[in-house]
Amino acid sequence: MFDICVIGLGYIGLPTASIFATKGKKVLGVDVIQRVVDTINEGRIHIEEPDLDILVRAAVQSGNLTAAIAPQPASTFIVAVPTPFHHENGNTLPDLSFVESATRSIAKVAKKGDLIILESTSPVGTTEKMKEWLMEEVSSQFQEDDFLFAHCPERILPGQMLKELVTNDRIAGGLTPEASEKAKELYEVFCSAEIFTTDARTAELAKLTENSYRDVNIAFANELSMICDSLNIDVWELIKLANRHPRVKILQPGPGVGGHCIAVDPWFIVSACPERARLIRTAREVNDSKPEHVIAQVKERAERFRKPVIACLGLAFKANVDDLRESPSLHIAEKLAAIYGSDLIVCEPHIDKLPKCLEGKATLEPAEEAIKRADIVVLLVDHKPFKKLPKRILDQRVVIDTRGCFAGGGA
Ligand code: SAJ
Repeated sequence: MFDICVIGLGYIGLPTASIFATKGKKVLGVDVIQRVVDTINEGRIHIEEPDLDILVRAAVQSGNLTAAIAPQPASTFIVAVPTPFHHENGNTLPDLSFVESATRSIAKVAKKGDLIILESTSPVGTTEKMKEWLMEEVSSQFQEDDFLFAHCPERILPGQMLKELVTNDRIAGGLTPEASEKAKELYEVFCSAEIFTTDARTAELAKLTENSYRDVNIAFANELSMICDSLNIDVWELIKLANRHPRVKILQPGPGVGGHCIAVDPWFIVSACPERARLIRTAREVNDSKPEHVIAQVKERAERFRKPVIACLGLAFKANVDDLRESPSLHIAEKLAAIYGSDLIVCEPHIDKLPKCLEGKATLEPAEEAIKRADIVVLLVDHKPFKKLPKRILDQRVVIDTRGCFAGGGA
């Protein structure tokens, strides 16, 4: 029997399963994709994250981590599957089908006393729903209180996951105090920070609140950048000056908000309380409108060229990662490619071939060469190598700097 069965071997499940295994727990990692299972059993990884390859290799070589396509008996189950949302008739609806099918798959091997933890970011009430789904499957053999349920959201930052997994404080929110305590004890195996116990619903809303807080604050910065564009004021200088106030700490504007978390989680609050969550909804709308604002700026500045050559610096969803999924920069590059055709050059130091959506529609080049050929340079991601570019190569170029990477750029 396994100590822990982790369901979903993505950005959260894989590091979590691996770190437990390196701490001596017998872990079964479960994923519905056979290729993922095979890759992990070979001690390799299917996702990018600094040093994750080393951790997974160590976990598999120790004999403590194996992967499989279906759950097997374990004392603890951790569910770390995607919780996307979709828009329907003006409403945003969370899709809990992966959590539901993971829960029903646990039912086949669950036994009295098992601890079942939801790590996936989820709308308030999802842990309670997990209990209902499980009981629907097993009510003929088990009682309601035979199992312990808790929500223990992750809060690790892509790019720094392995460090934050150990050093971030955590929340353990049980459906009962016993479940909270058991979950807390479990994470103490690798977490060196504080673990706070609460109820499941508070834990669910706490996770959503953290990402919504960030979204609202980024929206403030993005709104300011658009106001500054209208008033012809340098937003970077403005923010630097305002932040000298002891109680002001404005975040950085950008081309929009990307990734799988901050641009998604606020919708879970909005869909639960549409009448109340006015600020949270507006922030989402402001951030979602930013890519179109950047595209409009490029169009306006491109008018004076007959056949403008445009270089987009960066495609990733944020600086110093290679993750292009849900990236506003990629969205902007795609739209510009549709308008300006193959005269679009993209520069992304973390990839060696163009993503499918840009194949045949743009060229991938190193930044210095691209800038030399370009009339317009659009800085979309403040990757380290872009910050080191000699400023003089931008002379004679129209520069649209959405990240304030080059001094004096306008967002
Ligand atoms: N961004 C800005 N301006 C800023 C900060 C960020 O435009 O000042 C943009 C980024 O460029 C990116 C997006 O916001 O497009 C999100 O980036 P991020 O680094 O703020 O956050 P994520 O999505 O990589 O990770 C977030 C983190 N949550 C918080 O910081 C509250 C992380 O701790 C969570 O674990 C993660 O979401 C998650 O899994 O929920």
